[in-house]
Amino acid sequence: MTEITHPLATIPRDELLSRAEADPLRPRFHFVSPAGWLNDPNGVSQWNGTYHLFYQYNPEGAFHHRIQWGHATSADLVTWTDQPVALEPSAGPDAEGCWSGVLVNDDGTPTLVYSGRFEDKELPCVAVGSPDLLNWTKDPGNPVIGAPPAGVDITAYRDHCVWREGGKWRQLVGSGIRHLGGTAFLYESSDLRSWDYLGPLFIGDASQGDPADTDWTGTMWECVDLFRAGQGSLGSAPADNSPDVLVFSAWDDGETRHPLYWIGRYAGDTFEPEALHRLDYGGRFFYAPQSFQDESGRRIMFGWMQEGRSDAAMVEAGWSGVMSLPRVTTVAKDGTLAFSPVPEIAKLRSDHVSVPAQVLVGAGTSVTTGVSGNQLDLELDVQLAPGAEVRLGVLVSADGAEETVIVLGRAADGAPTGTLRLDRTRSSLNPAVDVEDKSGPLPMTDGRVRLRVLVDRSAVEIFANGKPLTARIYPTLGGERVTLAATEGSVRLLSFDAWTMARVFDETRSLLPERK
Ligand code: DQQ
Repeated sequence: MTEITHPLATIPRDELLSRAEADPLRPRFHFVSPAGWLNDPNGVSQWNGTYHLFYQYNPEGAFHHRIQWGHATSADLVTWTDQPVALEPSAGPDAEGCWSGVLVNDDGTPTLVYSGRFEDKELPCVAVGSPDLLNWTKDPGNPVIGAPPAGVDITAYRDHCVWREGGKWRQLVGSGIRHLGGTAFLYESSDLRSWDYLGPLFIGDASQGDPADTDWTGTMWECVDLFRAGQGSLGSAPADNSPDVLVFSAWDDGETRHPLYWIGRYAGDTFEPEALHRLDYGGRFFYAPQSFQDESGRRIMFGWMQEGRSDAAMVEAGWSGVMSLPRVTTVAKDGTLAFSPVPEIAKLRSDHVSVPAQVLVGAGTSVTTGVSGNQLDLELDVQLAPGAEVRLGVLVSADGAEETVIVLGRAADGAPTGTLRLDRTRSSLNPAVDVEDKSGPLPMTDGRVRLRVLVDRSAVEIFANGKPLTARIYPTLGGERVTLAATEGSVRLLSFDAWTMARVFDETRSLLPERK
């Protein structure tokens, strides 16, 4: 057994796996680390047909420390094979952690660009992979950028977005300029090793809005991700209205706030913003997203579903952190992003239940759904009259003491934007877990809402007309009932289909997986 090195490493390593596996709150069809700690998705990609998911990993226990790059592969984005740890800290510029980064194809050579942490600071590092992406060699010239831009008072500096443009590499490093706001510094290189600083791509304004706002842009931007959504590639003249998108996770003095994105145009060395949007109404529960274009041309995004329970509870559970299901990212008619889980996950479905179409009129009208379970995929098509509200309860306990409720509302004046809300006030009898309300605007035409809800024990992902709301919940009573009720006005239930979702890991996993 490896020596215990951290004060929070109170659970012996050989007990972590069994603790994690025994936890009824641990998701079964989302990717989770074998045990210990998981945070950001890294190096998300498809390489010669195989999907790769790397992630921030601490196999020592369920706390963020001495972070390594865990690795898993998949043929279908649904089931995953654990692979050996790709990067782990070693003497030198990443001695304190291999923090977030990306995978690029350097003329056939898989190459990672990541943040090496040393003496409480991060700097850009590079590693090259074997053709199967299982063995990684760090560049002897690390760090490849020796310091943040000179003369700028920064709040932090880390995380990478790297792409090929005009025969050169370009890179963004997330940062923040003190007393101004978050930013991304732009660099250029011909070999991924020697970088010229070009300037800030764009600087946010942290004095705009209230720091408590769900779209406050923060004092630092973590995990910046710039891409052309729709047709074309970054830097090319747009053939249509395909926007450029700058995704970032707003951070403030150690606090992981929420993911946001700017729609705009990247041209030359700058980004011209048009509009700012919330990326997920669950805020911090879908943090540090990273996306890639797969071989079929789809833009696919993963995010880290962090925990809403205490540090001590995570350590005791032996595991922490859930990877979201991969999401197909497209541009909606109104120019904002729309998301849906990759269609491949439908292969996990079984035991289909269909609830008859019907009209629910008046406060308190409820439907007997006949649906139950804690690993579920629910698809509803509803139409709300002006002023109507409908509540879908999941993980409802037999006595009704615990329930997690997805609420859809339409304004009384029939406005084209209603509300999506997740009411977690009665999700758990445990007073120590996060139960804050999450909500956001829900675009709808004629009150019509296509709702998809994926329930995986403590993980919930909701998609309503393409708007995502992701959260974690910690029920204590093992409730599995699904309820549906109109609480205001008239609601037409046009369809309601439900499936049980299979688990994706059958075998016992290993904390430090070996090559398969
Ligand atoms: N997590 C990583 C950082 C990143 C942050 C460290 C976001 O690289 O900024 O594990 O969650």
